[in-house]
Amino acid sequence: MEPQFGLKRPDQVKEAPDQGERVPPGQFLSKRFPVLTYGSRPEVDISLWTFRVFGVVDQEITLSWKQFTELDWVTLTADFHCVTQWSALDQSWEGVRAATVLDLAGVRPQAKFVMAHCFGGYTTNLPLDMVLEEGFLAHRHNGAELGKDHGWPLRLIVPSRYAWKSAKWVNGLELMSEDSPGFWEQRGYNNNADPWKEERFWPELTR
Ligand SMILES: Nc1nc2c(c(=O)[nH]1)N[C@H]1C(S)=C(S)[C@@H](COP(=O)(O)O)O[C@H]1N2
Ligand SMILES: [Mo]
Repeated sequence: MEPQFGLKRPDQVKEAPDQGERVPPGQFLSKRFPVLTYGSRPEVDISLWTFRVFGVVDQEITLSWKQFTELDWVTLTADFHCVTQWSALDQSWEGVRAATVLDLAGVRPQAKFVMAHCFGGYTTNLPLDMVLEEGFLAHRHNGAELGKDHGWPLRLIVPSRYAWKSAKWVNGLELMSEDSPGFWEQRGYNNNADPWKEERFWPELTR
């Protein structure tokens, strides 16, 4: 599949007055929460499920689902912005802060970037500071378990970036000293992915 260059802009942006300032440029509000997956959905067997933290860490760890459920679970409410131009406000997520699992492994000072790995092979890269600050590993969404198409049993949520950074079926975080592009970042999507700056694609592709 080709990256989606040359997105069409909706002619009319519909939004409630008080929500307008929360919808980034070029986005429209969606009442639904569509499924966006490249390729087919991986089948995840929770009895075999593991989550790895590896790379530039003091001690690599592998958590079972049971171990994961025993971590500190919290709730996050955040807006969600997909690069295909839909935004959904006030999504609530239940799970564990990424910082909690990174602390278990012990991040070494040389670590500056994170690669999220997923069942099915999808990857996405992020700066470590961003992951520590807002990265969230969600199992529940708006009061129910994640749907299978939305990343069950666990997905990453990075609210301040376009949603391709919110990796579904996540099964590991790799700490890296150098940045390295993930699946869409290798295929023309912007490395920084800030929706408020409309960082959709690599600058060279939009000139
Ligand atoms: N593993 C994986 N995660 C993924 C994707 C994917 O194809 N595979 N698509 C990304 C994209 S482009 C978006 S917009 C969001 C969509 O999440 P949703 O399907 O729950 O709406 O998931 C992101 N995470
Ligand atoms: Mo997306």
